[in-house]
Amino acid sequence: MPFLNTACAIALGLALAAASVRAHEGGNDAGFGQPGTAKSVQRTLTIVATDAMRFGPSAFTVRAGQTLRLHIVNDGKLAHEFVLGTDADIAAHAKMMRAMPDMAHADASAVRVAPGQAADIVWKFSMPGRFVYGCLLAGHFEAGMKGVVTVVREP
Ligand SMILES: [Cu+2]
Repeated sequence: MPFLNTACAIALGLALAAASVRAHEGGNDAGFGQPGTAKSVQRTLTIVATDAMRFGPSAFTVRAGQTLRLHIVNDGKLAHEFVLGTDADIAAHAKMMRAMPDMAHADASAVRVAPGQAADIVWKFSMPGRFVYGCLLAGHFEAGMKGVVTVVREP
């Protein structure tokens, strides 16, 4: 099934992930953003991951074109991940993680955070729409460890 192969490529590169978005949203020709640079950060948002399998906040809104520093704090005793993507990508990826639980995420839109630690993702949201974030460690996403990013058009 080509989609699963493409979804797996999230770990390999954004270009492939973007191709997956195009392939599965009927020709919609844009991804959900790109890695941002530290000097273009306009806002920092702290997102706390907990062993209750939740992110706080579980939703946030950003303007298209804005670069955010997402400061991911792991408040638990378990490892957690923060993986950003489209609904389809994240759902397929979560499914795949059940088969390959040790798969590492080296992508700019994903980070694994050790217990008690924190890590940053700097991301430029380029396109209005609804995107998701999730922890794809085995069972976490299914238990509700996910959130929604709403990207609104610039005023
Ligand atoms: Cu988790």
